[in-house]
Amino acid sequence: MLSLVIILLIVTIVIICRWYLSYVHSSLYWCWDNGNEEKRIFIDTDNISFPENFLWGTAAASYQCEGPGDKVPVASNWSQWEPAGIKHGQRCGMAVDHYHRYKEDTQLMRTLGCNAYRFSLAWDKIEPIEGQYDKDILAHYHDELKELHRQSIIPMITFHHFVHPLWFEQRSAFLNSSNIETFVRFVIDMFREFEDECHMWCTINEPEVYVSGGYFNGVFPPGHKSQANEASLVLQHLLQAHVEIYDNIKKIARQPEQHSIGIVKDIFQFDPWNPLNPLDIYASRILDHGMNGCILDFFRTGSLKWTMPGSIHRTYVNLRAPYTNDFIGLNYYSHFLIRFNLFKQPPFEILHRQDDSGSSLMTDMPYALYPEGLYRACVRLKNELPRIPIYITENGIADRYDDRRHLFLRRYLYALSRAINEAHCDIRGYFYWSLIDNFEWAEGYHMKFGLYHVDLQTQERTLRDGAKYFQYVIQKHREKYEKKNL
Ligand code: GCO
Repeated sequence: MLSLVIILLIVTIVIICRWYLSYVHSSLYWCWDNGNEEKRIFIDTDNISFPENFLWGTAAASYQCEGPGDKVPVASNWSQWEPAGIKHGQRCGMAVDHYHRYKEDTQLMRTLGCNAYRFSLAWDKIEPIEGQYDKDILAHYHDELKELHRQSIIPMITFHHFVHPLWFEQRSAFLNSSNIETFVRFVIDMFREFEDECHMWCTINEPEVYVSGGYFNGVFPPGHKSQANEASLVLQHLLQAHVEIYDNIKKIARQPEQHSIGIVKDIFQFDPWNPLNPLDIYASRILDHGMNGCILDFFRTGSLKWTMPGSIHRTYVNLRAPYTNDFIGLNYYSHFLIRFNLFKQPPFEILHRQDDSGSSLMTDMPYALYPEGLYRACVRLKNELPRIPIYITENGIADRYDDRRHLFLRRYLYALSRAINEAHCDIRGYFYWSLIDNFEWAEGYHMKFGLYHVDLQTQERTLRDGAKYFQYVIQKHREKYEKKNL
């Protein structure tokens, strides 16, 4: 009798533990309309709504779309990294010549109905020799800003989007603490230059992606691999630079309250491959903390704690940090599934799996189509950094055949609307990545993120069919508020 009771007790404990683990650690999956009949809850992706003054835009980075303009190409950390570091030995080259075609491209934004544009200043072109700003390039950005205003597009400028001048890289860029002031000096000068024409500023794009690409998996310059010490130091310096930029701009701005400044954080969730396996849970937690949690903690508490088990623990405290974001820029694409594997170094694998509500939907990158993750990321920001407004500063799909873009937009915009209306996240705008196909870093030109396809020979732009849903949503949004305000 006693043994029966013990067995029953053990079985009950195991069931409770499994239920608990899968409840706490499994990814969120909604049942889309292609889901399993029995558990289907019909999701009406037409049922979406966004706040009246919502910004609808596209995002880009100078290096990925501008091309060299009228000058001899300048040297940067990325130009030096090419072509060896790029798939199929490609070079960025002319890109999509946005430098010359910005008027036409601004018109394309208007065609979509957009009222905002996020882009970055090319530090490499602006300051090709340390201390000497190129007046022609500055004049070019004044012209571009003027054109954006003329076409009623609100600009949002990013100061650092992965690229900087070669001389800065040769001095070890953000690895060397004494370079922080060089970058901050550049940013302050740029703010002074453009403060009358722009009021929304992103300090640094995805610090953790810059760090992991450059110092961990080696796919971005300087191409170092598994350098936990360097990676954590670069991350610390980038965050330190962000805080200094924020405080300096607020000090020198003629009308500080008019300017919104924020960091751009990418959130890729790291979910356990098997939510019942404690080792998968452990590995996914470590990764999530190193890429996401530690940065959010820094902006909540002022303390950065970066840990790599068995190797390094870095702590950096800056009590100003919690006061240095007027908004958070959220870049969201997908999630990764992590499986512990002792035979790998480091001991885990990053995997993808079809979602459990339908057929496998992968983007070309290859990331899984995972709109639930956008919802989760927004809720996480709301919970961990309460009261800080959010802009979706990037979200998009690499879809060469344009056969998933429509579905992607439908589902991700639905998830966004649900985050706003159901979870009450304060989301002020959405920037699709990207207006036109462009140079996708280590992946080169094979990834087609554009709402517009570009023919790289003729530079002709064509709106993709899948992109028309974006245009439709913006148009419906406008009509709704126009009617209401009649
Ligand atoms: C990033 C960058 C962009 C990318 C885009 C698509 O997230 O890596 O901010 O420059 O091109 O996200 O991968």
